[in-house]
Amino acid sequence: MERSLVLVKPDGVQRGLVGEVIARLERRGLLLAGAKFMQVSRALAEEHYGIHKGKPFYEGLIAYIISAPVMAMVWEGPNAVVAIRQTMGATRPLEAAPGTIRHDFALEVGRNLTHASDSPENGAKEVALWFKPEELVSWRRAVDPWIFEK
Ligand code: DAT
Ligand code: MG
Repeated sequence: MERSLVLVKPDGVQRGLVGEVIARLERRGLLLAGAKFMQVSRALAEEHYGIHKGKPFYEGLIAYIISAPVMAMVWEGPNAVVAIRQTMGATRPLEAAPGTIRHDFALEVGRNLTHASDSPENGAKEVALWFKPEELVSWRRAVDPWIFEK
């Protein structure tokens, strides 16, 4: 079972979209494994977005993610990374497919509401960066066999 970090970024929190994001992931069938509402430190932001250091939008991205609290979560499921990124939609909201979160609620790449891990390897890395092992819950739902084939 794959795991992905999911963030509802400061714009999503400010706009009251935490519940909307959670509802869509729940309805998709994904399983929540951890959640915390938190203010992101500059150090965590810089480590999380280290891959983008030096890009023109980097400073704005760091300022955005630390500007107000975020809802940080871990979601799991079969092919969770691809499934979650599909539910989020393309990075640029104007390129996101109708029915995705970024299409339905956003307009600009610098206010695109959510973060989700982009590979299973980065999912594992980001989960370890954002969550302590004891903050994660390993559990199964009675309905899982009706959602997960195996
Ligand atoms: P994603 O968040 O879809 O994984 P990414 O990892 O390429 O996208 O970039 C991280 C964030 O950085 C993205 O959510 C918004 C911002 N960003 C990316 N490209 C940008 C650009 N060209 N201009 C402004 N912000 C950008
Ligand atoms: Mg990314």
